[in-house]
Parts: sequence; C-alpha cells; structure tokens
Amino acid sequence: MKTFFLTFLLFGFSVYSQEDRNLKLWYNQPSGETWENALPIGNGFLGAMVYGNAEHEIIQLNENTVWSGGPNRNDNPNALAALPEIQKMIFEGKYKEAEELSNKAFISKKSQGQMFQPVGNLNLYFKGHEKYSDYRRELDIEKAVSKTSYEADGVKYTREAFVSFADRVIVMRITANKKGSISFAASYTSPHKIKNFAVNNSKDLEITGTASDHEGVAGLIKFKGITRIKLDSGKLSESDGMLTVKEANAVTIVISIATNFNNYHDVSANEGQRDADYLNKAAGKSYESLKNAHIAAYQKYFNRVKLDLGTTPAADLPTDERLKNFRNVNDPQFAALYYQYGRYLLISSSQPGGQPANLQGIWNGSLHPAWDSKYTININAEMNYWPAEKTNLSELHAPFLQMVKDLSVTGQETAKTMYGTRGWMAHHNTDIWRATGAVDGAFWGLWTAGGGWASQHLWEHYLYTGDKTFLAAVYPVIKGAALFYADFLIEHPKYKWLVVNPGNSPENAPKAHNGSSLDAGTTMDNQIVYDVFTATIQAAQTLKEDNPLIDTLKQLRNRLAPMHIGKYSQLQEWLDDIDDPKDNHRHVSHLYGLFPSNQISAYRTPKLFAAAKNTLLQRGDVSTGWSMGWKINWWAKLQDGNHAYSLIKNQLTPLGVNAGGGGTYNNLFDAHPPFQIDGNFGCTSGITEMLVQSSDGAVHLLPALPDAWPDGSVEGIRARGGFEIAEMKWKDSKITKLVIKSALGGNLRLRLPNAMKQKSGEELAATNGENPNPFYFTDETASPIVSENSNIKPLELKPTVLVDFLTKKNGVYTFVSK
Ligand code: FUC
Repeated sequence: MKTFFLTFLLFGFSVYSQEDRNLKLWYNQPSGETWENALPIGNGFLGAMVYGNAEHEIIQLNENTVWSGGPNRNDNPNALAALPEIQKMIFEGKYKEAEELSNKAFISKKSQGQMFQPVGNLNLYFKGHEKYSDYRRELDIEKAVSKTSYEADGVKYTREAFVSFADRVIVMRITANKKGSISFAASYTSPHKIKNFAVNNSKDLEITGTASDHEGVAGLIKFKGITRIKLDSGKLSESDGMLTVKEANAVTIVISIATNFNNYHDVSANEGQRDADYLNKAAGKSYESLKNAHIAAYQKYFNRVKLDLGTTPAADLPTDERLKNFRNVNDPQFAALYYQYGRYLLISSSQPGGQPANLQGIWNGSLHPAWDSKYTININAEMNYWPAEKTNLSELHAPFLQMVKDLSVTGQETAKTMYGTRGWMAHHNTDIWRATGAVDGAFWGLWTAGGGWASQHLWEHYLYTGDKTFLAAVYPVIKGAALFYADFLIEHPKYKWLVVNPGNSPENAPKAHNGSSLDAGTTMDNQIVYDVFTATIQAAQTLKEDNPLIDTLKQLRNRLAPMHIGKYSQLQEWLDDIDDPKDNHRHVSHLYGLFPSNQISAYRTPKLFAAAKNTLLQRGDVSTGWSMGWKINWWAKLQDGNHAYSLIKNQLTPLGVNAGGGGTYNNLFDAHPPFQIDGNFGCTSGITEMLVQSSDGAVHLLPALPDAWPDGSVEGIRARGGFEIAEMKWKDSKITKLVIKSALGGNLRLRLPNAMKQKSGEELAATNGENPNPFYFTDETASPIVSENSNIKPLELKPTVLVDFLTKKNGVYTFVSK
C-alpha cells in the first residue's frame, strides 16, 4: 500500500525538468561521525572528505603518495626451483599439495603490499553552532565544489570547499550574512605514530609526519601539510597549537600537502620545500580567482559528456532519500547523476602525473584500510579505468598506464627470478612501490595474469586514440607481457594445448579441487594470454616491427586451449567441466572474454555468447558492489538492457538491504562492503556500454537500452577508432538524431536499432564483409574455438541495421532516422 502510494505520488505529476539541482548530491543533515556520509573532493593529487558538521567541521585529508613502506621488492627466490614440481602436481591433480608447496616457495615472505594512508584531519570548532536550522549540504559535480549552509544564532553561515585542479591546494571559504560573526578554532589531528603539529608565524597550521613501517618495510614517506587561514577583518591568534579566528566577516582556508615521493624507487624530494611552494603560489590569490580557475580546469574534462535520461519528480528529494527509493520508483535522473558521479570521481582521483585511483580512489581515512587500499589487479584496478576512454577522459588513463610501464620494469625481475622467463609479469596485487611478487597465499596470489591484463590498457588507449607515437613508445611493454607467456606456457599432458600452469580463476576454487584454487589452463588465463598475444601481433603489424615474433606468437596462439561449453550449457570456468551451477562467487572471471575483452561475440561466436548468458544466470545478480558493476557491463554486452538496469537497481540500493550483497552509501560511494570505488567506475562503464559499444566490428548504438529509458540523449561518448558520438537523441527507443565526429577518418560501420540516413537525405551503404577500418579488425583465423559437442542454441537478438559510411579525418557527420 505504502509503495503504491509513493509510486502514485511520484508518477502522479507530469515530468518536468530540474536543471540546476540535477547534478548535485545534497542532504538535509550533516555527516556526523560517519565517514561514508562525508562528501569527496579531490584533484588527483589531494583528496578530502568534507563532513559538513555545523559545530565540528572535519576535512579529512589525503595525498596520493602517502603510503606505508618505501622502495622494496617482494619476490620469493625459491619459486623457480619449485616450479617444475608444482606444475607436475597440478597436472597430476594434486592441487592441495601444489598449493602447500606454493605457499612456501612462491608466496612472498616479505611485504604483502603496502598501505595507502591518510594525512589526518583539519578540524574546525564553531562554538555555539550545536543548535542550527535550515541545514543543507551538497556536492555540485558540475563544478566540483561542496557547500554547507545553515543558520545558527540568527546568522546564516556558508562553507564552500574544493580541491583546485589549477592550483593543487584545498580551499575552503567561510562566509556569513552578518559582519563579524565568524569565530572558530582550527587544529589538526592525525592517526600516524610519527607526527608533529606546529603553528608558524601565527598564521599557518603545520603538520609533519612519516607514514608507517609495514611488514618489515621501513616507512620512508615524509609528508607536510600547511593550512593558511586568511581573514576578512577579525582576529587570528594562536594558543595550544591551535589557531583561533575571532569575529571575521569571511575566511579563506588554503591547505597544501606534499611528500618526498618522486617515483617508486626514489623518495628523495624535499616535502617542506614543495609544500611551501604549492601554498605560496596559491595563497596570494583571491578566493574568486582560485575558484574560477578550478572550475574551468575541472570542466575541461567534465563537460565533455552529457547524459539526459529524463527527469521525474523523484529527483526532487535529497540524495539519501532517492537512494532509498530508487529500486521502487522511476528516477532515471538518478542513474544519470550516478553515471556522472563516476566521471567526477575519476577526474578527482586520477590526474596525469599522479598515482592511479586505488581501491578507494584517493579517499581513505584509516591508517589500516581494507585490503591496504592498494591495487588489486585481478579485477579492481582495471575496473577503475573502464570508463576512462569511453567517457571521454582519455588523458586520465595516464596514471594507470604509467603504473603498467613501471610494472614492466619491476616485473621483469620477477619474471626472471621466479619463472625463468623473458619479459615481465605481475601477480594479483601491486602498490605504489610497484611490487610484483605473489602475496596473500597461493589460493589468491599464485596468479600470473595481473601484468598481462593490465597491459591491455595500453593497447586499448591506442585503439581509442590512434596515437602511433604512444603505441611505439609502449610497444616494448606490450611485447614484454607476451614474451613472458611465450616462455612460460607449457603443454598440457592430457589435452596437448599450451596452458598457464600454475594458474587459477581469480579467487574461486572448483569443488573438485578440495578447496584449492590452483589449476592449469583456466579459462580466464587462456583468454588473457590470447589477448596479450593478439595485441602484440596487432601492435607489431601496425608499427611494422618484429615479423619473426608475429609468426611465433601466431603459432603459439593457435595452440592455446579453447573456450568450452560445459554440461550445464555454461561457459566453463576451468579446462575440465567441473563448474557448479549453484556457485554464486563474486568473481565471474571467465566472462573476461565477454567484457572487457571481446573474444565472445554475439555475431562471431554465438554459441559462446549463449553460454556466457547461462553462466551469468547461474551466478545470480546480487553480489559485492564491484561484482554487480561488472555484471552491468556483461548484461549490456548480452544486449539485455532490462537485466542490466535491474543490476543498476541492485547496486543503487542502500547498504544492508541486499541480502548478502553490497550496495551504495549515502555519499554514493560503492559498498563492497566496505567502500570500494571500483563499483562506481564499473557502473559508469556499464551505463556507457548500454548506450554505445564499439568492440565487435562496429559502433553499436543503443545495444542495451532498458524500457526505463525510452527517451534520452547523450553527448560525447567515445568509440574505438577515434569516433565520438557527439550527439545521439532517441525517442521510443529509436535513434532520431546522430552526430559523429571522426578524429582519424576511416570507415564508420554503424549497427543501429533503426534505419537511418544522412541528413542530406543520402542513404548509407550496405556492408560487405569485414569492417575495413583497422581499429575494428577481428582476426577471423584466430577466433577462439568452441568445443563442437555443444548443441546450445544461439540467442535471439533484437534486429539491427548494419551500414557503412566513409569518414574523413576531423569530419563531422549528421544522421537522421528514416
Ligand atoms: C579481490 C576481491 C575482493 C575485494 C578485493 C579488494 O580480492 O575478491 O572482493 O574486492 O579484491
């Protein structure tokens, strides 16, 4: 009855637009003590969580290079000698024994990876503000500015905060509608053991500290933060290590933080000098000029994509209320807001020259965060970067791509000393020190494909940008990932295919293995090696390099184990048909081949495509946050928009409501739980894949539009081969207008839900054979093999129209429905 009433209430009104409030998260109450209520701001180097509490404002501070430990390696030197014995045990089915030996010989006896750590909090104490009214706090993701306002003692107070993209400082401005009414005390707190607070010149609060020692690695990161408080009239004084503001008209707080980190093997910078430089450059500027420069720098990225899925009165409510309602009401704008929030979070946590977004992006308040808030490269870190290219944030891929380049150096020694191979490799985790050893236990850590998977991002960046200079520069890295496998693959004694041994299907174990995850030739391992070889072959062909290697890799690729359809009509996770159809493990790693890879195709491998769907149905929907995020992408690839949408609803559910699964916190951070940012990014990628795909020989538009979004428009999504969907409008699920920009020229093959023509009236050409555009190359001869014995039926797909249109470099083309 209640739901009915609510639905009636929300649908009863006519649809109307909300312009200004659309891209804001907002709340009627402060965060209190709860970190996951606070609002994240950041510029890729600095991150802050703004609590917005009236009487005790907390700005929790992060700097992207404050990590425990220092330059270190964590390879296990006993691995190489034990490798043949472990391979033999696995081939003989002695998985448990193999795992035990691997725990001794492969798993690192040193660091299991270092921790991303906070700097501390800046606390502002406003005496007498315990009682307040007219409270509101918000995060405007169009401007990347947070704002808190309330009334206390008859005065209206406002605080605005941002982390400047232009000036590398955190800025807060406090104003009041009555002169002389701003009074507060400011001080730092920090959870670090080694720290010091000081007041300098009676105007700066300073914090210095050293990040933790961890797992036998000495903490070498030194950090310094300076907070300068600038007043418009009033008085600033110092007492007990605090700065006190009395009776100011307005206050501007500028916070800079710096460390001694230069790169993963050099921590020799002078943090104090750096910090003072950042502060002094920014502190002389007026608040308005800092804010304007910040917004302009931010919007250079943010404004590239616009998404309108319609707005209903449901969008009127505060964000936490909308989150509670989302599953039961029609609030398409909430999905659009969440989509853009993913882009906001990527812009704010990943900037060229900085560290890649880690498990928590750049926001962490704990000295010992979950999973060290590092980089899990058996899914999570890659997922963070799925939105980068397609949501038109290509430059922001750079920190991740730089990490891959770093890993290709550190991972070379790991490949050589632990596996006796050329090239480079990384296991399932890494950190700021680019550690590549195997950690956490063989069950999780003895997985060799972390580097291989991560290396695919280099190739993907090329496929979107067509940047040959970039490709030439990173070719040795792509090739190094292939050389590792060229040397490491081993013939399976029973099946005769070349396989990875030891390997696993990340973090899952088949029942048949007595609790051990180890195996040879798992489906995901095979798929990753297939991609690593294919990318290397294609990169070498593009660059006209390495002909003998191309031949070798092609031969090796032909001997890889194929994908199999098993007895439950599922895509097999392992080489043997030992999947459990009731297994609902969060990792569905073998569907890597469906997404982010494109080996499983609706058109080229229809049986595998149908098997992938069965696997996903058997695995179920609700799971951890990131797992649901991945599933949105898979259902989009399966062209089932309604199922993808129901996963979005599962994900956008307050934490605690999905039995046994994750959800979303009030600040719209994804809940594994705990907070893990990959789910945010995974969902943003998934929504894009519902609207535009460019992975299967064509630019496929509206491949998975749910019934809930019959009308809408999007601008700025990017497709492989340098195409940009500059504008796409749809009505009743049919595209009415389409504008495509072609940065590189070449054949544009469109797969459309309805027939279209050029705006001039001219028809589009019918297709003939393979797409001649090299960025859409699908290597027929190397298509993965499906086991022949399956009589699985291909899925029935919605009909589409396939057309070709030849574009010129920098051409802009408009199409309309027929
Ligand atoms: C992998 C996942 C976990 C978690 C962790 C950070 O180990 O299996 O669910 O996301 O990474």
